Amino acid sequence: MFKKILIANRGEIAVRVIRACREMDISPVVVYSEADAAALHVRLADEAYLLGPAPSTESYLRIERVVDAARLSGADAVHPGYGFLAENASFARAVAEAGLTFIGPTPEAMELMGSKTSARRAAIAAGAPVVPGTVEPLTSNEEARETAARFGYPVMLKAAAGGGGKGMRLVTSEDELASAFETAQSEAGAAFGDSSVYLEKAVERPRHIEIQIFSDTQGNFTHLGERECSIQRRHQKVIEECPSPIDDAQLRAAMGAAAVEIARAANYVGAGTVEFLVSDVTRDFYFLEMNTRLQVEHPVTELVTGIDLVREQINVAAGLPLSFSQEDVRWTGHAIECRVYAEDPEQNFMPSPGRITHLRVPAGPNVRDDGGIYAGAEVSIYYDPLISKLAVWGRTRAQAIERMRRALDEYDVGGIKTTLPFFRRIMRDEEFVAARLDTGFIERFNERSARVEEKAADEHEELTGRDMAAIVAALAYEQAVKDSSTQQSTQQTPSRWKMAGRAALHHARSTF
Ligand code: MV4
Repeated sequence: MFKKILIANRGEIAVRVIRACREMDISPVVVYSEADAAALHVRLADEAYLLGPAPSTESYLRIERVVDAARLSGADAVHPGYGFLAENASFARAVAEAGLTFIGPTPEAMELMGSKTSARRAAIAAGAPVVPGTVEPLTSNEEARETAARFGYPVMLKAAAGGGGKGMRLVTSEDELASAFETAQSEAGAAFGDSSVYLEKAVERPRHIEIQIFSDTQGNFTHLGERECSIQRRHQKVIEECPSPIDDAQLRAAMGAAAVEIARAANYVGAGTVEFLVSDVTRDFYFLEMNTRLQVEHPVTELVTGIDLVREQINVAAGLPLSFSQEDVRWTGHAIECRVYAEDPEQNFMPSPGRITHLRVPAGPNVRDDGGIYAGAEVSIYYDPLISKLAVWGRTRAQAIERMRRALDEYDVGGIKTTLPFFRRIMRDEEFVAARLDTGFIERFNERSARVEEKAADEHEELTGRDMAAIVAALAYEQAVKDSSTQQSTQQTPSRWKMAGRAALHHARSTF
């Protein structure tokens, strides 16, 4: 087993990998930028190496510097986390050339899945259903027009080198096609240095459901079930669940088998995620893309299967077999994760950097907080503003929702704005509770919220029940103090403040 692992990342995922290292008696080494000198991952590691200035292009994305740090530290292996260099085949190669083990799939598997067109060819070869469309880039306007007509509108134009929605265009009719094709190409060129664009038939109101796969160097291929990731904002996941509220064992087995066959066709080793679009109406599923990394939302799978995905990644990279077989995988209960961002939900989710002046993290039964911050830490403008992932487990989805409401109410972050209030509202939203989830959820939720706010403004209800309770309590207390100065009271327990507060709260509850 490895003695020392260099973690080529920052924030909560670096902390997550440090925790796995500690449990496995492996020494964690980290890298950091000038902006991260006092970051939590630096404080928790055994050693830390400075990469360079704050911008990630001058620090966390510098392959040679990260590899130099790994070599200098005497690490045996490198864990890339997610983002940054995690899906960069050149980085995986540079790590191997330095004589270290890359904790992840081969560079060849990364390249195969990095191109959406070659990924689609691999999925077809594996016998998996893919969204109808092309497996080669479109070369001309005429070809785009003929192909779109053949598959039928609406269609999606997508960057072959893309993924995650970048450079994607929905085209509903032929008169939009030519200009959409041009924009998609130039966007793809600017974003990925490759202007290739291909075409898919658009799946309407899809759900985004992904399968966690895991394989080892002995040729064992497994899947750990699905995650429901339909709640997204601008192609960023916001809430994830395991299992999907669809919770259909047959669908899980079929999607799991398809995902495993795709992994097998790619000679895949380690943790990976196969994304599918699922039609809400027919429950047909279609391969979308494969992510060759540990994902942000892996905790919900861990909570429901009991399998430690980071420990398995490290074991597999060290050449050990998976600690479980497919038959061992059991899905118990329901997990939900909220991504807590340093963003202001009242200012269109603008980043809210700054110093965290106060922090109280929820705990208690079946609550897990994967954080990358502490009270006194600074949230930088330079990186993704994810400050923590709050995940809960419950025996049923309804219980998980109750627990998430409780955990969110315990959560208190001072000094910066966070998305916590947004989640408190979603967990009480009728459509969320009823699990009417598709990729249009957030948009509809925001429309519902705007309507509710308008109504509240109309009724001049700007104070919350709690504000009102506090005000009424204070007034009642004042009155009680006045009373006690005129009437000599002998009875002091319970305190007048408590009594006044209770009465006021009762009043507030029955009024609001
Ligand atoms: C689609 C689609 C409908 N039809 N492809 C968005 C992110 C990227 N991974 C793929 N995406 C989509 N691809 C076809 N053929 C709809 C989306 C999509 C979406 C998917 C998952 C979650 C949220 C989404 C929001 C808008 C569009």
